[in-house]
Amino acid sequence: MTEQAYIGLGSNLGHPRQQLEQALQAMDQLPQTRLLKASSLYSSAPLGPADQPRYTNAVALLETRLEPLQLLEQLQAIEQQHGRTRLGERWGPRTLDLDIVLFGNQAIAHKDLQVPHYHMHLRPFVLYPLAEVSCADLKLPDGRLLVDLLLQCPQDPSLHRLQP
Ligand code: ROI
Repeated sequence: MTEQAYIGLGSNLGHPRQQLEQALQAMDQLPQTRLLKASSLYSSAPLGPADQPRYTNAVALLETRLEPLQLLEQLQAIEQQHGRTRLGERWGPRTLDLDIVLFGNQAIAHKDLQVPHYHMHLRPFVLYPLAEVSCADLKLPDGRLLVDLLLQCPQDPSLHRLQP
């Protein structure tokens, strides 16, 4: 079955913009998968420990015939190929982070994969680019509407769209 999956991209080490652009191309080349849309790139202050660089974030819309765990494995391979380094601590800086935010209308509770992404409703750097590449009436598997999440999520004055 073909599904539409929304992927959150983030980076704050190395050359974030370049890494995000390469990751978009790499996702378009995955087996049984193509990139349908990519949001603008956004810059945001780090959520979590503040002693790390600002993040560059985006959201991509993929069409895929892969199963969710297969897609996860492929995304982790892209993270590795792009030299993902993670400096120890939880919520620390990273060269490339690819998260499955939504996968069709599926709710997935697997030890390695939770979909919808469990913190998406608290993360303006996910919700705003997601709104750019989805329909105004996008609904989560539990019925919540993206527009309501946007209205309710904490404001982030640091978030801004980067020039193309
Ligand atoms: N903060 C921002 N602004 N963007 C991210 O992508 C991001 N990713 C993370 C943590 C460390 C939670 N903070 C982030 O994983």
